[in-house]
Amino acid sequence: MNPGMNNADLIVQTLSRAGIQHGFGIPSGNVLPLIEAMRTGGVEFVLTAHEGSAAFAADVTGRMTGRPGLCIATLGPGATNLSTGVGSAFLDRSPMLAITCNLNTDQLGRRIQMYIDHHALFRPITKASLALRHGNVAKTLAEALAIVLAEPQGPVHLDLPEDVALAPAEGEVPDIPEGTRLDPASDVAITEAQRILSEAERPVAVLGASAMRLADFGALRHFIERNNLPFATTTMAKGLIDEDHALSLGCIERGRRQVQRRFLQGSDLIVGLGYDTIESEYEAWVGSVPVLNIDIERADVDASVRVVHEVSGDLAASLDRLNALPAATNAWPADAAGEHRRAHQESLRPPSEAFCPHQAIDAVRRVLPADGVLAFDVGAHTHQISGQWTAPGPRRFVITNGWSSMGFGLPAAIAAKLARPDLKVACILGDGCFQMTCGELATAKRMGLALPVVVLDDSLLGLIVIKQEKRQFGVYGTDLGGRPDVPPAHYFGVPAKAARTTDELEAALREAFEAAGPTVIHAIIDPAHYFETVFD
Ligand SMILES: Cc1ncc(C[n+]2csc(CCOP(=O)(O)OP(=O)(O)O)c2C)c(N)n1
Ligand SMILES: [Mg+2]
Repeated sequence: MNPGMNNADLIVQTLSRAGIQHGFGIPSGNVLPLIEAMRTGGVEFVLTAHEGSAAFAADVTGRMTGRPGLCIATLGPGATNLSTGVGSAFLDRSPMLAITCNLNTDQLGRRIQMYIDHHALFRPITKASLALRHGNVAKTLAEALAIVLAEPQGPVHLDLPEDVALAPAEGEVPDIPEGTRLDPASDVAITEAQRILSEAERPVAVLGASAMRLADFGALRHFIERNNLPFATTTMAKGLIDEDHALSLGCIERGRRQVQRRFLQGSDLIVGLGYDTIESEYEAWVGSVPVLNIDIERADVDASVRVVHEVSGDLAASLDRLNALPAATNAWPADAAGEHRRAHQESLRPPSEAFCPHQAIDAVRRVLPADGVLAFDVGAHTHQISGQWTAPGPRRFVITNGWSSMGFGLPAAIAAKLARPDLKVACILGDGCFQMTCGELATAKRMGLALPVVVLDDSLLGLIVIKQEKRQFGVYGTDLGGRPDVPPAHYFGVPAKAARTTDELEAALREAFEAAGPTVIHAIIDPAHYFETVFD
């Protein structure tokens, strides 16, 4: 170890050894020793406009790379801002290290400017909230990484007082843990699952968010194909098997959910594959169809759901062992899934004279290369995008659906582009989400990211207006204000333009992908069809 090294250097070397390349955040005086160690230690610090964005970006870095995402904030308000994105990683189960810096050890707990009990703040939204203190730094880092990477993954918070950061390194860079998997399910549970599947005549699989963390998606696909199982997915699981697949039914509980529910409720067995209830409870859509739940944990259901069997344990191990048993056959007519998928897709695109959301979303899909990444945000547009977008493969469709926080989309797109500079990345967000996070355009510009940011501009908190109208409340508190006829020429030096037709949007997107930095494209849309396609 370098004799001049301090604990901040030790932390950065450990993070680097764990495969972490970026850390997102906002510094303050107490954070500076860590920032300085990042500057000299090869983990790039990415300044964001808000700590919430920093944590969303870290969440997505974790998902895209499989290594922990890193975010950093100062004490008090820095920590509370950060907590929104940390909660996202907790519910969506992304690997993350969230570091708050703090006063000197002898000042902790006192009524001093910016004080808040960080551990009380982070404990409910992390797997652990740990204190880096004199003498425990290397050990605590190793412990944190082990917890983050153990299935189910998630965030760990670390608190770093300034004097601890500055003290001479107290320990060696620890070995990086591999990440532990869960115990495999029993043989009896596996055999019984395949028996139940082979007795079903019209089984349907529903892939969920736990499956996102499989190291090899081939076994998932093999299970679907060998058993000839029509499959749907939750929002976050879109693309784990490409959605052009002949057995693909599309996304559940999003745009035109009733069309999907009718099909699912016409099956005689729902096979949940890595189905994490955080996205949508079984009872919302399963009706009286029995459930075979194959996941890392037992299904969380209410009394109405008939769970006939559970396979609980490491998902990869379950799939491998199921795939070694004789395959099941069923009575689905050939192309039942394809026919349904086409009908569902058509129902999401009602005819419209005006430039409407489904046309704008299709335009982005056409211009973004097949293997490009879409990151987007939370609103009516989420339902429409999740319904109609064809996700071509894993880690190409980036959204939060557990935490479902507005403000996710733009930092998610930035993180995706930093993690995969070889791929084209596009961002779509509602105008409400844009108002919440547009400061991150400056982040994308500073990082030189060619990133089209398409704002679906309906001048409304569209999703909430739909809910107001469906409940016959007045439309109140949800109007974002009149749109200017012409958007401003730029935001923080990031060029902006308007698109009022599909052709204008496609042309603007093509140009944006070739630019040296981000471009804002306001797609001026008429949201009328949301009333039909979203929350039908
Ligand atoms: C942090 C946060 N605040 C509030 C909400 C509730 N919410 C969900 S969608 C939405 C409206 C989003 O508006 P916009 O970005 O314009 O998208 P649109 O619905 O118009 O497509 C709101 C307020 C939320 N999910 N997250
Ligand atoms: Mg809107």
